Amino acid sequence: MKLLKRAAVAIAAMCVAACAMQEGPAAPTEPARAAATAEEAEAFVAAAEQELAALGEQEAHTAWVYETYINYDTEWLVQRVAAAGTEARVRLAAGAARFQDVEVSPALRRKLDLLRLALVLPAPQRDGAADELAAVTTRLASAYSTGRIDYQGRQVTLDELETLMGTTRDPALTAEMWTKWHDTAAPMAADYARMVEIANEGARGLGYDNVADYWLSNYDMPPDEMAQEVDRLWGQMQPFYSELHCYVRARLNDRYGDAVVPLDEPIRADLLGNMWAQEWGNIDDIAGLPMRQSVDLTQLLQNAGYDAQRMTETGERFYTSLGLPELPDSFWERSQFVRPRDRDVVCHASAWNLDSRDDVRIKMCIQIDADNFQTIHHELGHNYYQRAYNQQPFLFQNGAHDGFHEAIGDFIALNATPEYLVRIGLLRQNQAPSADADNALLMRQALDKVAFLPFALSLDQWRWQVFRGDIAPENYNAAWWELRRRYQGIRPPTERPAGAFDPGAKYHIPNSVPYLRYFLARVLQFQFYEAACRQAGWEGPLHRCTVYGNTEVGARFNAMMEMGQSRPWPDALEAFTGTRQMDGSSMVNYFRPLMSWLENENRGRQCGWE
Ligand code: X8Z
Ligand code: ZN
Repeated sequence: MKLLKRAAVAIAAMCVAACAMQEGPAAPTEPARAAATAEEAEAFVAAAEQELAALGEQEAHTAWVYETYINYDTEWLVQRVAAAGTEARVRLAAGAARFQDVEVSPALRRKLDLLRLALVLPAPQRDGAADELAAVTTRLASAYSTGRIDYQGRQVTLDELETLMGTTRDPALTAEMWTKWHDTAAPMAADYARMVEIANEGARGLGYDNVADYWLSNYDMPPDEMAQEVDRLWGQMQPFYSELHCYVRARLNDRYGDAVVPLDEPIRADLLGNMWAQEWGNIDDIAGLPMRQSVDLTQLLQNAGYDAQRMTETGERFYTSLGLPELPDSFWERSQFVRPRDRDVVCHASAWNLDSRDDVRIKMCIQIDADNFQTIHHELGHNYYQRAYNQQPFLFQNGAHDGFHEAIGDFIALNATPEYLVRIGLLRQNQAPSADADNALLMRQALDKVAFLPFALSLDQWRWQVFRGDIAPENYNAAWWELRRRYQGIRPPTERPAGAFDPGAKYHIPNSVPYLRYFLARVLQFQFYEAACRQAGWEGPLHRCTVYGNTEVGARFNAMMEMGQSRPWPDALEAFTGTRQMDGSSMVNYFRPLMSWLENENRGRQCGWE
């Protein structure tokens, strides 16, 4: 997650609630309000920007302290700040609605629209609602980040479990870890249901049918059109996913046999090298092509003695090679790079800008492996975007849409080709895979990038249906698995007990971070990458291109980032790629050689699941 203005974050995910009545109907003793004017709108927005900037800074510092030291007192603080933040944002959102019919400049209209959308979970404007919502969301957030399981005679935290899920190849043990972690979320169910009720009431108060519509209104088009866009993009990649699923299931079957991996059923979720089966690159040793053709980045980093600082410096060097500025000293002094030994923290990686200027930081619990190498580039992408748009007016200091924010660092990480790894000395020239290893490299990427798409989709499909009332609390878990099965073709390793709340075992659910952004980012990062490589004049296979060191591409990329959210997102996309549409074709192009190979390999196999 990246911390931004919006509910800022901070708590962004966490809390948010509101109640203030400042903008309610005029009291009977007040004179009737005159029609609003453009000048009033201008003054209203200027005051709102000032208020939100101050509020955001207060929230961000409070949230930082909470997330890097979870205890009774920091929960107390963050909950109150969250409630106040939600109240203020709901008041401003309702206030902005007053200028709906006033003729104003396009920039002012955009700011008024953004003010209406400035929350993640709105609260209704009645006494106590914001406080209750903040209490519930803080409890959910803390429950997730302080979760531990008993495993092999000791207490194990999630960050360690993630490493174990990536490397353990005994299905009894992966099932045990998986089940115990998912069981930790069961107590969240009641709070989650209450949160949905309150936030939906808040959304209705702002003129939206429910929170799903509120979230989907964030894309410069009507929410139902956006939902169709998502279906269209998934349709472009879905055939590839089917081939990948078929092939991976067959390889897992070779390894574990029919009893563990039946060839006509969804795949067991604990066998894919990731706690949520969201990215499968960690089982490259089972599902990939022969390892000697591929690159084992985890091994390279560990052999070279990388630590958390060196991993981060390596990430920064990519950005500076494009002509972007070095990170400020305060970044190095104030970030959290590793899990502190003696206290609970939110380990899920995030990037912050605490003062809307230069106080950027990351908060991670870095392990030395390929996943974290990717994540560091991802988080620094947020920081570089935040810095690039920090000259914009406050309400435009955000991503063109949230998928852009998530795509920046991932785009950079796509440039970490073998050739790049040679250039930075991680890989020896004679170890670099030759052209006949292309499919092995593409497979490693597909296991992460393509496998993720239906995961991301099923996660927010579930949430949209929950917010729309199509899934009742008693069906939360069954519906979750129904969607995971349908989109991803996976199933839980063990029968889930009544009372299980498996969605709560994934960070973005208890923390209410919308997930569509990551789906969109998967598509966008390949569009950025293809455009960057075209600008660089690259003529070889797309996945071998790196724009490392190319300051011209860097300048054009920065120009898009500097726009922030000042224009509708198609303008930003066009500025860098020349196109105004999100389009899966770049991703399809990237993986095309592998797609043909997979179709051939799968010939004669029975693919799919019932
Ligand atoms: O949550 C994140 C980032 C922070 S915005 C670490 N990601 C998603 C996840 O972990 O589920 C990045 C990829 C998807
Ligand atoms: Zn992110």
